[in-house]
Amino acid sequence: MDRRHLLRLLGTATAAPLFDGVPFLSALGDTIGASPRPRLARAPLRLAPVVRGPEFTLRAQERVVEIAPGVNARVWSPGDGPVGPTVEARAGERLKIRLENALPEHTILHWHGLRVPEAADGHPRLAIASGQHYDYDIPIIDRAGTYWYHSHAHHRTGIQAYRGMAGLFIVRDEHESQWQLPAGAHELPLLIQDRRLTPTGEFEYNPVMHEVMEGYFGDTPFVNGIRLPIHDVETTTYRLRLVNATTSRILRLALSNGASLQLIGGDGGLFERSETVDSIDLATGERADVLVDFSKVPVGQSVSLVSQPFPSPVNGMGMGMGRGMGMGMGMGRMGGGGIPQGGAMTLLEFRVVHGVTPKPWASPLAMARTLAPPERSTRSPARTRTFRFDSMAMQHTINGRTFDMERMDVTIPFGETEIWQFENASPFPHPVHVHEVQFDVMQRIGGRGRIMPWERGPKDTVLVMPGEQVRVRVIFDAYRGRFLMHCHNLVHEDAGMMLNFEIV
Ligand SMILES: [Cu+2]
Repeated sequence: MDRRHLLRLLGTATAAPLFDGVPFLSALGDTIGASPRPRLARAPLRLAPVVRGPEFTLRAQERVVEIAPGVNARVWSPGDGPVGPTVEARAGERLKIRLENALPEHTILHWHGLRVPEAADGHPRLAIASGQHYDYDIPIIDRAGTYWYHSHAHHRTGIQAYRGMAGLFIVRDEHESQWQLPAGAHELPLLIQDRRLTPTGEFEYNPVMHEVMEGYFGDTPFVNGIRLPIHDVETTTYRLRLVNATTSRILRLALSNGASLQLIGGDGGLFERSETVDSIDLATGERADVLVDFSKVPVGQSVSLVSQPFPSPVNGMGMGMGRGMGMGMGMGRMGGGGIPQGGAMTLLEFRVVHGVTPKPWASPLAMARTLAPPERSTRSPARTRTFRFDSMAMQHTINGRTFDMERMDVTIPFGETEIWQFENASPFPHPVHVHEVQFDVMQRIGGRGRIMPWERGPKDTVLVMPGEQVRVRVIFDAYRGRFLMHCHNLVHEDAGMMLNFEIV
C-alpha cells in the first residue's frame, strides 16, 4: 500500500495534506531553507480588505483560514483574514474604532507610528479581557505614510502578533497625492512575517532559552498572512509598502534579479528625495516605501522579493555560526528551530505576465526630485537622555531595569525637544521603538557608524546593533500622557525590555 493510499484510509489526506506529495506536490512546490521542507503549492498573494472610517469594528477572534492552497491554519486575527484588514485614513480625519475581544485571553491594539491620545495608544494596562470591547478615538494628525497596528498585550505581544494580530494602517494626504505614485493595483501593502509551520498547519511559538535571548525565528515566510505567495504583475512600476512584522528577524530586502529598489519613504512617510539602493535592512517594526520597476523583465519571467543572507549580527558570532547553526549549536533544526537570523529567505514571487506601456509615473527619474519634505523642528534640545540596552542572565533590561507596568521611568515636559541616545551594550540587535513620536536619526557611533539611506526620514523605530550608539532628536508635542519605549524584538519586549514615559 502506498503512502497516499494509507493516508486516505486514515482519513488524513484532506485534513493534514502537508507531507511530501500528498496531495499538493506540484511544479510550483518549493523548498525553503537549508533542510528539506514539505512541498506545498503556492498561493496567490492576497491584499487584506480595506476598512475606512469614520467608524468601524475590529473583532479579534480565532479563525481557521487558508494560508496556502488546501492548507488551513488556526490564526488569531482582528478580522476575517489571516491578518487584520488594512485601515485607510486621510490626514485630518477622525476614526472611531471598536476592538471586540473574542480571543480566549486579554488583548489590546497599538497603532504603531501614529501619534494618538494616551487612551488610544494601546498601553498594556488598557488591555481588555476576553468578551470585552475597547473604543478608540483617533484623530489622524500624522502625515501620509505606512503605519501599522498590532497586539500590545502584556507578555503576550509576541505570540498574538505572530498568530495574526497585526495589520497595515495607511494614511494618505494631499501632499502625497500630488506625486501620483503608483496606485490601485500598482500599490501593494505587504506585511511580512516568519513563522514555524507544523505538519498539521499550526503556527508553533515556544521560544526556548537561547531564543528568549536572541529571538524567535520562523522557518516559513508569510506575506499578508499567506505562505510564500505569488503575485502576477505587469511590465511597469509598482509601489511596495513593506512592513517588517516578524517577531525578531532583520530583513535585508532585495530583488532576486539584482535590480535596484527606489526608496521613497520610511516609517513616517515620504522622504525628501528618493534614493536608489540595492537592498534595505528592515528590523521588526520598521517600514520602507519603495518603487520597483518591472519594465525590463521579460514577460513570462519571475522576480522575487527576498531577504538576502548576512553575517550573524550577534556579537561574537561569526559568519560560520550564522549559517544554519544559530545560537543553538545544532539545537536549531533538531529542536524545530527556524532559519537563523541572517539566513536567506524568499518572501514573495512576482510573475511578470503582462506587457504594458509604462505610465508617466513609471519613470524613476521623475521620482528623483523632491517628494515631500517633512516639517521638522529646529528647536535646540532641552536635554539628552541615555538609554542603555543590555541582555544578560536571561534578562533584557533598559538602564538596568525590566518593565514595571506601574513605574514611571521618564517624565518629559510637554512640547520639549530632547536627544535620546540608545546604547546597545548587549550581544544582540535591538530595534528601539518610541510610541507617540516620529524622531530624526541624528548620528550613529560604532558599528555601522553612519545613518542608513532608509533612516533619513521621520522614524519611530531604529535598529541599534551590538556596540552601536544611536542618537535621535525627539519632540514631545502631540499629547500629554503615559506612553512606552521598548525593544521591538517581540521576545525581548515580552521579557520586559520596555519602559514607561510620561509627557506632562
Ligand atoms: Cu531587543
